[in-house]
Amino acid sequence: MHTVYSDKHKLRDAKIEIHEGKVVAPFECPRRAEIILARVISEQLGDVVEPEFYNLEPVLAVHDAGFVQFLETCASDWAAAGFAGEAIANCWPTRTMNSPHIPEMIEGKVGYYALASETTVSEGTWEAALASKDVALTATELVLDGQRAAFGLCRPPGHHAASDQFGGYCFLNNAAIAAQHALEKGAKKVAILDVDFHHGNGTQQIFYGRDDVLFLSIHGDPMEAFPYFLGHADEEGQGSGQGYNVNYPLASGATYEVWKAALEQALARIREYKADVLIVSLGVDTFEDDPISFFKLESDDFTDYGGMLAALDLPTVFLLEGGYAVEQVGINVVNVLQGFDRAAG
Ligand code: Q9C
Ligand code: ZN
Repeated sequence: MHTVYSDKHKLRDAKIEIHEGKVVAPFECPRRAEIILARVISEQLGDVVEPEFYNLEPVLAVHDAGFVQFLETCASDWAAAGFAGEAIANCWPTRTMNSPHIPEMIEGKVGYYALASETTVSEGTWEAALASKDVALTATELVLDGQRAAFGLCRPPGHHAASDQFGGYCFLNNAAIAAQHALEKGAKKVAILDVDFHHGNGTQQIFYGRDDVLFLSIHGDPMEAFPYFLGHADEEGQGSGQGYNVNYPLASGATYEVWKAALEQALARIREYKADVLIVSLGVDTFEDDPISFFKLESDDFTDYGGMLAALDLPTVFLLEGGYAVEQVGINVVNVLQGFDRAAG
């Protein structure tokens, strides 16, 4: 299958992350994409192509205009305020402070639009996020134009980004932008299967009230894992979206056997839905050696489930999300794609 890749991911190169009370080098780093690209090439997965350029229209179809404007100028507004470090949230509209007013001061704005504090908004982040959505849209377009599957090597990732919030290393929700684009291009039903270790809270929130996008996520139980405040099994959608949001939270230590049982249920639900297109939010932080996650998948397991995804027999767009065991991230991502390609024939 083709891989869509842009060098512009390198512009997302934050210097800090807050992790376990320490300032650390970000887990979500440019080297991740370099290693995945190198593996795509060495394994001869298929052609590597540049993304087409898309404007903000597909972004604004799922994200709030004020949020988009905020992201665009956040880093420069922060610098203009005289702050020397990277833009970071220090305070939020919490459960006891829910005034609708949006602060004018950049420090307040960052808090308003942030859902977590580990992720800074550094110079170049916005340009990289724009290129990442171009990668996602171009991969989607390849599949809508008749390719069996395509891989969008998206960086930064997207699934934690909600309609008006960034965090969890995500700024624009690439999978949501891609799904909405597929609908606008004529698909009637899109399934988004999120296999990243973390719950795809942003994607869930964006489509929660809708039945034209089925969202399914297999992830670390939010009682124990980020993003903590969404991703429970009793979140099933609302209004006409009731029944079109499906969460499979799994406890710490889940082996491939446990994880695969959840995947089988998810695949059965996708078959029943009769989607026109499948979008896979492909995070490989389910890997046993991932530094911030607690599932136990081994490298061969990724090949195995890639084959199971192919058996759905749907046009399939893979979009990169997480995966932080940097030395093995290329092997694990490409294993999924090769498992898919081999089974798809
Ligand atoms: N102590 C993605 O995989 N912080 N985002 C986790 C761990 C945020 C992960 C805290 C993790 C975000 C796309
Ligand atoms: Zn993740």
